Amino acid sequence: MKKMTTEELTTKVTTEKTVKKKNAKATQTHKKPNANATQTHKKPAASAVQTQKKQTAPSFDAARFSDSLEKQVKKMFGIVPNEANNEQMYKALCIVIKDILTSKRFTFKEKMRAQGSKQVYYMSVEFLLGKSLKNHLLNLGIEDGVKGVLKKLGFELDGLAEIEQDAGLGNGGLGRLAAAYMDALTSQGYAATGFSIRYDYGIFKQKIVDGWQLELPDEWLDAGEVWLAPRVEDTFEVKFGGRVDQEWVDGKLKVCHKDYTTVLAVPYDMNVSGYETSAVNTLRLWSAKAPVDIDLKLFAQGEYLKALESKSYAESITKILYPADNHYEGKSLRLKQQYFFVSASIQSIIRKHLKYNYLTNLHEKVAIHINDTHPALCVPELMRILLDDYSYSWDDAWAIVAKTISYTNHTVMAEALERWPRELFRTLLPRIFQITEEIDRRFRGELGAFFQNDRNAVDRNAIIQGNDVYMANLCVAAAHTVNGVSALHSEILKESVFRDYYIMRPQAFTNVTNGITHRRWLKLANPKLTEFLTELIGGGFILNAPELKKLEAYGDDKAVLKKLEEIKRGNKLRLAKYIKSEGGIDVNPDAIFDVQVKRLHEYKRQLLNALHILNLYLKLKENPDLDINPRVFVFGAKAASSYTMAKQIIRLIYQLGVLINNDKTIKDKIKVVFLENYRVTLAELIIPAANVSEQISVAGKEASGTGNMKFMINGAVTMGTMDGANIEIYENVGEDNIFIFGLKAHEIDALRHAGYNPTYYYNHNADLKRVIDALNAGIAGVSFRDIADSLTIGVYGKADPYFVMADFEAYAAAQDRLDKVYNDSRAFNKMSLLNIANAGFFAADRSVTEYADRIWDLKKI
Ligand code: 26W
Repeated sequence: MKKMTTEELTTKVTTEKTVKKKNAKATQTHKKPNANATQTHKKPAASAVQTQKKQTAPSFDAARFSDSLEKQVKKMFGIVPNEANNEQMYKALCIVIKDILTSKRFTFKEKMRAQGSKQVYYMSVEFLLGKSLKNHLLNLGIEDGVKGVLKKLGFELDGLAEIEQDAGLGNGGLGRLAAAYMDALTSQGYAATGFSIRYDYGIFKQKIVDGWQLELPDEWLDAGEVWLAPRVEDTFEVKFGGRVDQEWVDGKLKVCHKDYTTVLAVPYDMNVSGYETSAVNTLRLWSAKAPVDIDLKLFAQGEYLKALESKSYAESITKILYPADNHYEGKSLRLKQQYFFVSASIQSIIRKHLKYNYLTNLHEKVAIHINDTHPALCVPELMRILLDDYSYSWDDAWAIVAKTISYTNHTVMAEALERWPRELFRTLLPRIFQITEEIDRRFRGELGAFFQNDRNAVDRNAIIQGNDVYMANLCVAAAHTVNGVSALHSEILKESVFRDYYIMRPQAFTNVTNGITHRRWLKLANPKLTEFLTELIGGGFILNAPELKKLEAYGDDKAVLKKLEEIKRGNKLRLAKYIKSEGGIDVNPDAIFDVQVKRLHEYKRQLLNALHILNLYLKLKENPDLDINPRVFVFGAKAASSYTMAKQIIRLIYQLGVLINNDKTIKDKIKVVFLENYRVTLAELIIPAANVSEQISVAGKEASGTGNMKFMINGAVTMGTMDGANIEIYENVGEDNIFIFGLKAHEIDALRHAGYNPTYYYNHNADLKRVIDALNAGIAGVSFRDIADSLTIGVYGKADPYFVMADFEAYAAAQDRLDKVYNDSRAFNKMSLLNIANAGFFAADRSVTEYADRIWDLKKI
């Protein structure tokens, strides 16, 4: 097979892009650059007014809404609205919105039923939803109307919206993507159900105390439960442990699962709204419950603790979200979580399907999508039901499974690929293990036939290898389609992680580049920018993100560029206030806001950023008049609780702040801010304020990234490596409007093979040497020898596994280039404008349409 390098990939994308560009131009010709844009944005274009009208849903009836709200307050609290406090009004408002969505859902369901339409079931252990209230209002087009009603009743929408806690049912990119796709699928009018877990506690709340990360429980249900509707009548049993026997029943040999522990799966449904659509979909979250609260027999015998055991066994399953991201641990509770939600979901899919259909046509009505390997047990669970409950033959059952299931891979990090210890798997899920063994046995046969009995080829691709069950292999063996999440990532999957499978079944592999809910990231998070864009190019981009392209026509319009800068400054001021109130740090809104927010992981290289800051600081100490633009470096990141190095890097960033922010001699040229508890809601505040978006992962490791897209659409300029979707951002925005640096993926591979020696860079780059020496000597009194050692000699493993030292010089040079460009504010503002104009491709609307067309075979309702 021909190996495709990053460079080749880039050229390939470029060619496709040229075609796209031509098409875009064709539709664009009617928009001429407006000579007098200032006027244009004072006087909204006719089309904008129309779109705005469309957004405030024509059917909004203020009197009726007010009446519903009043009734709700009375029903819930026995009071009238002006007696209600903010919490009470918030809850009543949410219920009214929920009711609107539920009745819309009812109509949508009838339509679905009438059309007998196919549905996708999106299985994911994470949905990182953030807040819902304003998103629903935006989607329903009633934000202004509701604001007005509340005002009359003496309430402010913003104040109420703040009461809501983020539903943090996810760690990072994968979870946020799942939430984005539900929103986009609904907006596009597809029938989709999300399945996941109703964790009592979401991703932990982060506190930073003297630079140390502390984790506090996240009690999101307090204010989040209003959105959930329990559907007790749809409860299912999930069975753990026990043993499997074979018995003759009615003359047939049957599989019998005995002595198992039953856990009940109770569904809680959340409405998923979409923008300007009649569709309302469902996110179903399962909560675990014991069949009996207390074992009366044991209780009567005085065995009080034992009597309660089944309750705590069951309820521990959905207690808490695992906070690990990109690092797998073979924990039994995690496997229980996975099987629990998979089994309940598959059972509910089948029950629903059978109301109107036969199982044999499952794939015509149902697409099951596995979001990374966490829901991989869908495969043996669906087999189990077909074999044991509906007496299908193996081959017939397998054919159904293979036509129904598809899988997305989200990471190539070896330590993130899930492997379950065989014994744990077998004991916890004996029947599922048997089926998995049989899948493995048959799959080995296929591998042997294809690779002409090459034992190595069979062994390295099998599902069960030695004492482990390889979940990604199970997914690839079963799924009809496997996709990566950016062009580069999908190529890497074919070249390395899934190389042999690709040779066997090339047609099964495809790419769908990730996308974001651009409405949340623009309209919700950056209303001023949205308003201005609407005046300029009409509001069509809200529904159809590629229309942002029309903005390109204003690239040389001074007034427009100035206005964009003003809007950005306003957002920076808003963030500066928050920084002051949270951490007491004064930052200058006229400085460059340079932002890196994402999970903390060594491969994402927050450390490279920190080393560059330290380097700048040492230069400023030497020469306080160094001619650079003032810069504020902003960080936000949670570290997995057991990830020591990640926590140490947070501490380093914090200490850099202590050192730098208090040093009067550098004349406020640079500031370092670490904002605690990074989450969706904080991202909505930070991202619109960024001038620079740091996307500096070591090439080949960031599957896609989606933060990069959110920054781009908000007019930040990317400082990045040729990794993940950065490559496609580069292709869309053009090389002059992005700062690319560092080794490419194939160069990293080559360096790794040749034998990478980070000390070389220490010895040959005086700046780098000084920075590393400073880490050893201590930052504001704290030594970071462990970090320095990890880069130079390696502490637990190889030195500098993420090539920080190798990319340092190129990074510093790129930062210098950026600083020079910023001197010319017009040039920088134009870059910013072109980033917004070319972000349309990265809308989740586009991504889900690709999934629907090319993977799920789904039609809009
Ligand atoms: C088992 C532990 C574990 C937990 C989570 C392993 C792996 C994960 C996720 C797959 C990690 C993740 O969130 N990956 C991110 O997925 C995003 C959405 O596709 C991508 O944009 C990011 O690049 C990728 O890191």
